[in-house]
Amino acid sequence: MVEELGDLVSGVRWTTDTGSGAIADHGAQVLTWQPVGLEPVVWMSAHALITDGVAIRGGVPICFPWFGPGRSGDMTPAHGFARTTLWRRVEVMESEGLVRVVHELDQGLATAPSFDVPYRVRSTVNAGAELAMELLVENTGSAPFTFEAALHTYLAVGDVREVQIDGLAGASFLDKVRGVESVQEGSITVAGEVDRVYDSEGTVEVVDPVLGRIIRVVKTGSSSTIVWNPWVEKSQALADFGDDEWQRMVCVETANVGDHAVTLAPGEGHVMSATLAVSPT
Ligand code: TA6
Repeated sequence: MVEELGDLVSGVRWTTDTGSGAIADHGAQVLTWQPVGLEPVVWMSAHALITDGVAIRGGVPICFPWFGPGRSGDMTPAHGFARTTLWRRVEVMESEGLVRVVHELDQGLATAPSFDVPYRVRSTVNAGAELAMELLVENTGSAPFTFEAALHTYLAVGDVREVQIDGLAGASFLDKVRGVESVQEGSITVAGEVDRVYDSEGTVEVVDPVLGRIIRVVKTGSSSTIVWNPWVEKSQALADFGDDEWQRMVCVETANVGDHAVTLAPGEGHVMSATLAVSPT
């Protein structure tokens, strides 16, 4: 069954024999996804402000056309205008337990002084036993442009202090907490604030012994992986983040940021995708 979200923001929610979930038209943001028989995989803060025009704390925000403060370091709003804009919902389909929801954003819906160019972004989400998210960015103008993008995926875990994140060993990364460049040795464990931008095109596995599962983030068209947990102080500083919620989440974000920003010639398109799959440990 697929129905209108009908709560604080417009969108769709579904329940099928493969699971349940919801996507807001606001930001074309996946809000929740829970495969049948499992704990939710996509995390949402209990303190999230779910209303138009506001960044919603959780789910899978779409960061576009820049990430964070952008490559210049002074861009606002943080993570670009896409996640706080009402996208055009162009397709909703359900068939044999698979739900597909497609949204579009273009210059007519949202621009910024630094990004007032002819563009089109299409977000396609296919939800079934896995959650497949695809972002197609097209240059519909007559001049090249460069953008950053991220699927800022909030994953639900039993206790982030017990989690092991695999798949990034050997990858160089910017450690935004320590302000240094480094190379990942072995698995990532979280014992404090983690905010790292990795150069990586590979699959990441979040091994969660508390919930007894592995969440795989399999991606295409992405050269950046961001891993983030705010830990105690930053959570307390964020109004839409419960003081103890940091224990139950970790972000593994599929992106192209910084040196991996994408330049499109007129008529060119770029596809980035992330698929979440869950298996028992
Ligand atoms: O993805 C990690 C990050 O860039 C962190 O630096 C932190 O700012 C996080 O995003 C959340 O950003 P937001 O604007 O959603 O509060």
